[in-house]
Amino acid sequence: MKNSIQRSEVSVQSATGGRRSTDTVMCRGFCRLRFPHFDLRNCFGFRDSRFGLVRRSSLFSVGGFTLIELLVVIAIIAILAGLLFPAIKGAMLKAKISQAKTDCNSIANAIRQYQTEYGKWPIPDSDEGVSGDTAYSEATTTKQYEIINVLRAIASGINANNALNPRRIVFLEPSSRKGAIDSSGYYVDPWSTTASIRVYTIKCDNDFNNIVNMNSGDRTNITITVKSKGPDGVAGTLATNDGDDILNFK
Ligand SMILES: [Ca+2]
Ligand SMILES: [Ca+2]
Repeated sequence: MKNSIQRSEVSVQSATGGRRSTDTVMCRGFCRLRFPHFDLRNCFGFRDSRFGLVRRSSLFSVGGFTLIELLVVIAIIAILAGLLFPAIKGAMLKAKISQAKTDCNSIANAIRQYQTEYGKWPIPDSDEGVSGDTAYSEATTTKQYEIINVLRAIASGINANNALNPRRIVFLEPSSRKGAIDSSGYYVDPWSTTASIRVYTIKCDNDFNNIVNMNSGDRTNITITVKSKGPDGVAGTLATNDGDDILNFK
C-alpha cells in the first residue's frame, strides 16, 4: 500500500553543537487524515542516536496548548472551585441569617409603632375577649398575614375597611428581597419556598402579664416575639437554646 505509509523527514536542532541532523520517521497516513491536529512525531521525543535527546515531546497540540497543559489548567480550576464553594455557601447562609434577623426586628418595631399610635396591639387582645397570647403563623387559624396586612395598611381580612388601622398608616415596609411577601400575603423568611413556606411567627403579650408564651417556653419581660425557624426549618426548644432559630430579642 503505497499511500498508506508516508515518509516524513524532520529536521531537528542538536542540543549540543547546533549541528543539524535528519531523522526519518515512519508515520501512518491515516493519522494525519483523521486527526489534523495529531502528529505522531509529537507524541514522543526524538532521539538522535548521535546527539541524544534533541526535542521534547508533546501530546495533542490544540490552539497552541498541549493536552497535558489543558488538563492541568482544568484540574487547577476544579481544585479552586472546590475550595471556594464552601466559603461561598457559608457567606450565603450568613446573609440569609442576617436578613431574617433584620426582618424579625422590622416586624417587632412596626408592632411597637402601632402600639404607640393606637394604644393597643394590632390583633385582638384580652380587652377584646381573647385570652392568652396568640401565635400568628401559617399553622393556626390566626394567620400571620392578617397582622402583616394591618401593619401594611392593607384593607383585607380582619383589617377589612381598615378596621384595625383606621388612619391607614404604613408601619411595615417589607424587605425588598424577591418573594419576601408571598402570594397569600405572608411575610416569609429567606428559606421559604413555594412548596414549603416558612413564615415569621409573631406573638404579642395579649393578656398583658409581661410574659410571652412560646412553644419553646415562657419569655419573661418580653412583650413581642418574632421568630424564624432558621436554616433547619424546625422550631427549637429552650433545651437546645432555640437551636438555630432566629428571634427579634436575641
Ligand atoms: Ca402574656
Ligand atoms: Ca431551628
